[in-house]
Amino acid sequence: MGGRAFTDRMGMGPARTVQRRRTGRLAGWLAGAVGLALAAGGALVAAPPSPPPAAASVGGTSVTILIERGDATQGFSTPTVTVAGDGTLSVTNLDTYDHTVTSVALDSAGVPLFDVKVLHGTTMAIPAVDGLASGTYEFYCRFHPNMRGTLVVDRAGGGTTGVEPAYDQSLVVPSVLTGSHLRLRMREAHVRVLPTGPRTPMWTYAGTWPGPTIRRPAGRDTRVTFINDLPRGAGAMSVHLHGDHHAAKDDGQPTRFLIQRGRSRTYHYPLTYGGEPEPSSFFWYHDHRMDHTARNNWRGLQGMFVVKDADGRTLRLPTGARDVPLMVADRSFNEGNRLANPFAAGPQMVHRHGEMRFTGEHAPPNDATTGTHVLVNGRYLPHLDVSATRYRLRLLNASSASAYTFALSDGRPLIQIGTGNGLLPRPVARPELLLGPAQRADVLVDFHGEEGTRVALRSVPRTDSTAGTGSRTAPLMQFRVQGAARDPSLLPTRLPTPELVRAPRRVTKTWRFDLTGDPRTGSAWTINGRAFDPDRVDHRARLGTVERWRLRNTSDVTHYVHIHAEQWRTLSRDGRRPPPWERGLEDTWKLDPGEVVEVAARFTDYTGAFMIHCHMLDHEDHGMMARFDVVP
Ligand SMILES: [Cu+2]
Repeated sequence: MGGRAFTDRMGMGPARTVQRRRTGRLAGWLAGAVGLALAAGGALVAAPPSPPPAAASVGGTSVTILIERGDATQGFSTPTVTVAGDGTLSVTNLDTYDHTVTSVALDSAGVPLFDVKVLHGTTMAIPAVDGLASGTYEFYCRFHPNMRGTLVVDRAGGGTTGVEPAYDQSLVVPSVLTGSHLRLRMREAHVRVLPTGPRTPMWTYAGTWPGPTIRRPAGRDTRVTFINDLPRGAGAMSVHLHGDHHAAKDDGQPTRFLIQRGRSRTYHYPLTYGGEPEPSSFFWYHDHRMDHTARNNWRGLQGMFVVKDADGRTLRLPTGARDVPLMVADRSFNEGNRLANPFAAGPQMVHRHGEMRFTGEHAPPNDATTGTHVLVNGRYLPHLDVSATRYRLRLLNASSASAYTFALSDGRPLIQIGTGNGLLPRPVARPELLLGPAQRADVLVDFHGEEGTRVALRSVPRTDSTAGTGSRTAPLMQFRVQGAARDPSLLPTRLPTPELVRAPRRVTKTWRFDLTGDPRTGSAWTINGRAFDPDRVDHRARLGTVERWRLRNTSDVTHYVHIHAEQWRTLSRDGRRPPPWERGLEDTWKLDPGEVVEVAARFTDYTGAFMIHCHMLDHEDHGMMARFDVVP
């Protein structure tokens, strides 16, 4: 765990010894100072008043969770806090990033027991702690979920505790469209998201969130007409079919070929690659309008797209109702179940030396849009009745910023057979499976012999690395295993992997992802030091050639980088052969701080402008996108 003292996922009791960490840092001093001030008031003091070094555990009747500079990657300076009697709890944030202190446990309405956003350089009280019963409560930061801690409440009398989710809504599987020319009207609709109360007004593709799932055979010409009937103020839209290979004019360009309000546009998807049918894939379609992609996706402009080839039949993978696409995305809500509007606070765009920069509270790096509720196919904590057979789950993370590490509650692995862009060379057992924004995985789960059991799918903290931004701790949904049924499906041991290109030795192009500037004077997420400019060509690739690209993250948060136009082979991750689940085709890669990933593709079929960008949508909107042109 990279030297971190905090290693226990399930929480630590008050009697447990906590290792000291970061000796001599401010944590110990401040905890001591807080203790001293309280001692003067006659209160119980658990933290030693002096001298430093730091104790990671603090307690008393007026307790401070301390966040210091660097904690976004190192974790809370005080990972264990104890509140005794009628004590109070607050958070002091001395970091340059905004953070939250969010309870993992949910109340009976499914809302975190406490969830406090604390801007950098401020202190916030956590009044909800007053009502908590004695016990141990895990907490984390929604923006940087690798920051985790434990709150121990030690008092007489009753109070609120966490409630296991009831999963009482049914999972909704979006309606399926299969035609060769489809029409989808973008319009406002009132969508059932939360189990009780009013429906939520959203911007939708054809009235639902997610929009209809499009299923098309590989190699069959497909046209989709999108009509923009969204409310005034929504502006022009642009639809990107994420992962697919198609012409530049059909790519959902951020500033060109837009769909103005009251107008329509038809996108052409041949579903071919170099004249051959595309591999079986799990794509998704979503808005890609410059500066507004995060807002338009948050409001609901998202849907799934499955490209089928003959693999499914020859491999005897689960089909029909046993092939379930699952789109996972987080949202927050206001009164009346209305979506919160994180975009009302800006940021403001300014220009510095001809490049865009952002100022204000929501400027980079404090622009991560996360939600308190993690939804599956647009419903909160749903369940799915399944037969005691094998299922194929297609997992999509459609969140703006949150990553999820998928795990089943009974500890059995997910059997991953594919990425979003086709099958892997062989199945990989994944006890935990991390997906950042826009990443997908194709997995098998077998419920044979488990009649009557209930298995939860949830997101757990990352254990693969502590260097990155981490994944949410959250329940997602529940499978309720009903009776046995005939199951013609098989568990494949070999898979027909799409052909992988031979890459040149030399790196053709390096793309470096970083943060530039300061939110007070203007900041931006940048690629090679520059913020996005749709009129600037940052690289030219020649049609028909194979290029090797190096992706390098020099910032101190994780990015998930997406490349348009082609389907890419992952050559290496940090100089080593990529892990087994990255040996198929990909379009979006995790880049933890300091990580270097090399990828290769042949530029095939289409010339014109395409994008490379971070798929954390606030990062994309705030500069972290570049244009490359494929030229004849
Ligand atoms: Cu990013």
